[in-house]
Amino acid sequence: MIEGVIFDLDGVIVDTAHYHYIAWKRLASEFGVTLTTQQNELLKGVSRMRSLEIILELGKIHLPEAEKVALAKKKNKWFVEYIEAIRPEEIFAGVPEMLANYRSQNLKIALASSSKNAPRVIELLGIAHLFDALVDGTMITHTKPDPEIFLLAAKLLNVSPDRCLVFEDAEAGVEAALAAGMKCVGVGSAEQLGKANYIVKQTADFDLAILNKI
Ligand code: B16
Ligand code: MG
Repeated sequence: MIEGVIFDLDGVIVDTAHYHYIAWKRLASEFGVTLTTQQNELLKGVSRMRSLEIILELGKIHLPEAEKVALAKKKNKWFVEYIEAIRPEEIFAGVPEMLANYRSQNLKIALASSSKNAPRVIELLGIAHLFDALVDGTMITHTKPDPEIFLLAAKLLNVSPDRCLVFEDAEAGVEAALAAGMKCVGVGSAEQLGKANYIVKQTADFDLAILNKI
């Protein structure tokens, strides 16, 4: 019996994943790495620093810690500039209605985003009121695929993890949800998110009627 539904942000509620990609691609090009969309899949759901390390590994580049910190800061500055233009119209079709509908069915709703910028994105989108709990990258120690972020969301909702369903677009996020003992709907391709219990192309495609059958 599902009682709590936990949503990732980037790629599930809004396409901030695209802004992360163009900021990382811009940074990677500065040290001669061309970041492909396929390689970008590895960056989804993981922390800013882990994302940078993955890009450096792809380019076989070794840098001292201080330089890595400076590069991550630079990428974030660009990302923050890009997201300032985000407007509520960019929320994926049907998602606000879906959240309101779930709540009217007495389901508890949480956001669980690895992004430290999630509070600003939620503010720009004007959707904070649709959630019972908000968890972002500043509140966790271990990033996805570690289950910490989803376990914290369940705790804040006061729902047992095995009664939670997670919506995720990242492979690391699907792994984190399953490691938390939760059910997971993958938003995207079966090829990428095959481990999820159920796959939809878009978040709002999920039919509430099958909620307790997966
Ligand atoms: P920031 P999510 C994640 O958000 C992104 O998918 C991932 O690509 C990004 O590196 C991470 O947030 C950290 O973001 O640099 O803004 O703190 O998918 O968990 O909502
Ligand atoms: Mg995501």
